[in-house]
Amino acid sequence: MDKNDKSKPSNRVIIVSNRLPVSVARNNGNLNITPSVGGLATGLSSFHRDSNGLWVGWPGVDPVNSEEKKAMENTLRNDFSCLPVYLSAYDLKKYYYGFSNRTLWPLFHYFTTYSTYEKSEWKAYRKVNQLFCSRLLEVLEPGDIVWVHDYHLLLLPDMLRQENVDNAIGLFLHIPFPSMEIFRYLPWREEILRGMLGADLIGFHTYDYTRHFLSCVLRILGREQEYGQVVAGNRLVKADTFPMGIDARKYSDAVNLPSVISEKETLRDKLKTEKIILSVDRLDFSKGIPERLRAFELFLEKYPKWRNKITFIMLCVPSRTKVEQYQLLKREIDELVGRINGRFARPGWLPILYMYRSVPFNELIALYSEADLALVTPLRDGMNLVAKEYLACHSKMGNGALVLSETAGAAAELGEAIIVNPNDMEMIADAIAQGLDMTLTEKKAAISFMSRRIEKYDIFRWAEDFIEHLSHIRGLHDLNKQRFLNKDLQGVMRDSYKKAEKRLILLDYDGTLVSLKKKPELAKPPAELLHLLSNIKGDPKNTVVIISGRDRECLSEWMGESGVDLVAEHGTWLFEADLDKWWIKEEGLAEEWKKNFYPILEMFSERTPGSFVEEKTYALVWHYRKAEPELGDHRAKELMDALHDMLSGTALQVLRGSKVVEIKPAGVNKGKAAMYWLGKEKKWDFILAMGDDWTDEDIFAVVPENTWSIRVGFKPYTKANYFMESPVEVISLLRSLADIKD
Ligand code: ADQ
Repeated sequence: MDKNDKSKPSNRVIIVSNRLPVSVARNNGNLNITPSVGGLATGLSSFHRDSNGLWVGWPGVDPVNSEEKKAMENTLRNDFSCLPVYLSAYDLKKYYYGFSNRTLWPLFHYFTTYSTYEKSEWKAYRKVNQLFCSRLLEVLEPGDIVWVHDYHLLLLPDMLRQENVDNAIGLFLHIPFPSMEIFRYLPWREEILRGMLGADLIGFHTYDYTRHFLSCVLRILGREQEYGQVVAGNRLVKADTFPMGIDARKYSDAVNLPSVISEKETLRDKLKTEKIILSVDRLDFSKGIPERLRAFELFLEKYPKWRNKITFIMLCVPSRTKVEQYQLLKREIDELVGRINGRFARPGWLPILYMYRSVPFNELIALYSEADLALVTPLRDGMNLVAKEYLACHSKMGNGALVLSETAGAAAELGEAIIVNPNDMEMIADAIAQGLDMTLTEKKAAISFMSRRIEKYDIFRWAEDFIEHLSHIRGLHDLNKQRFLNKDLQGVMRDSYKKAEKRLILLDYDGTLVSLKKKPELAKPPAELLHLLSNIKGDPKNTVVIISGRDRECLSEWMGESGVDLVAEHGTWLFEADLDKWWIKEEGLAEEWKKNFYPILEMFSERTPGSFVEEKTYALVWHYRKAEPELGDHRAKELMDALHDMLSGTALQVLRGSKVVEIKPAGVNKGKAAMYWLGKEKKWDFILAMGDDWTDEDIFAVVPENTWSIRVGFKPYTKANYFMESPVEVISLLRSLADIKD
């Protein structure tokens, strides 16, 4: 791509993560920069390379002077396509060790008692997210796809939107998203959710995390989801599940590398035991290391036949060593290993071989492939790639067993493993024995199934899948954007209004002319609105109808003096100002049916705190706007199901609307009422129809195609031709029409 041609969209993928995928070290005054070989870096390498992409993040060191800074930036940019964000020692302490790792990490892993809530750390978190935002603004070009990673940068997506960035933004969370009961502890929960909703696509490892996130968005921000999609302003945000994979090929092929074979021989020579049990983790409290050690101790007690015959190799890579919690954990593990080894060791046999360090790739592969059983028992883990790496190393021979914690994200995919509760010592001890006793045929069957999946949905497919979904969502967004009634389109509308001799204006009330209120009685029209409506109605070329779900009394009292025509109860009652009386369009409406259904709705109200039944002349409505949202939705489904059978064969219909379930005679709706006014003239030469909810869709469905039909508030699935953002915009549009005089 010609980089100077700004008119062409770039389609670069710009990856943003806390750390850059490089290690920077100083060697005799020179900078030595080497690429990291982590899963993420590998998975994204093709986008990074093929799209001429960029990776934005902290390099891990601060340059000592401007010369070093320049040299570092040049090398990072030219050799690694990386753009550094520098963090001061203070920022690092407060944002990284502080808010990221003492607040979000423990909370999201359900360690609520470890979470601290420090305002200064929150401020630093915001500031560093802002630093990332500013850095991105320096380089972003139209068409760039931004992919933000992990819990360190949850505010970044919305910060970019606040800067009017219109690029596609994806966010992937590598750790669990906790349930609402846990997430709500966070004092800054709303800001975090809003920050995340700046993205177009938010990815999680498992369906549970996705579900938790959507539930928090509903219960904390009050925003409902449909098929995992949430409306945020004029954008559609999708939350979905993308279980991260590994470079499976690399692991399965590595088993036969000469350097790995020689490592394996050395290992077997040294250990001399029959079987090897292996665990590999970062030393973190979420990984359940002390619990695992206790379970191993119980295993040795319960299954003495395995003493002298097995070695448990426990490989821990040092992590966040500056955080006190991690130092305490390290001490606890050291003591436990000492105690268990002291208790069971015999001359020539040590039960636990504890290695507290990072090991090179060939050594890791040798350990994986020589291990007869992998013990992966985190208390919580977003995914856990170790389990997948172990399986990939055994995919060819099938001679391995995996004990896997049910609270690791990987368990959602690896159901053929021996699944355990990581807090149940007895269960883990038995699982170890079960895994060691498995026959080769049993092992092969389980491994072949799991490794097939790991090979298919590998890290490359994962990354590709995410970007494909992001592009798709973005495509929908671009289509919808063209439907917003912008200033130009409003100009076209005004021209057509000016030329027209017979104009019909159909307006919903709540949510269209006034914003929705918690209590319906609070949505009274202000005097200016009444004045505006009577002004428009005063033009003899205009017919104005308010089509509402409210009852007659309310509409007469509130809107009567404006002189407009009215429709109450979603089309049951009609009022023409000229006739000055309410009348019913549908003949033969009966009321007797209500006494059969009222008790059922009443029963649902009793069982659902905050809900109530409203009786209209020809309808019964169960309202649950103030009920706890998830319970309300659940009960609404139950009620719909219950009513469905009872209503078959009657002339009634049940409709589920915005926080209401309504039973009313079939054939009465806003669309039918609109048709009455549509039929009054042979040819209306200007029709405007505006509404904000599902009941207004009946109007959009019956108006002629060239109608200025407008859904207020963005909703992806509507029959209206256009969108407007809010009642404020609607009023300003109506004002501009009222100003047009002959
Ligand atoms: P982590 O918590 O780091 O990742 P994990 O997924 O297991 O956890 O990845 C650890 C990686 O480090 C593996 O690739 C492993 O091989 C390597 N490793 C561990 N110990 C090592 C050692 N001693 N020597 C060498 N290498 C070692 C976070 C989330 C996870 C999620 C990943 C990816 O916490 O839940 O799976 O991101 O999204």
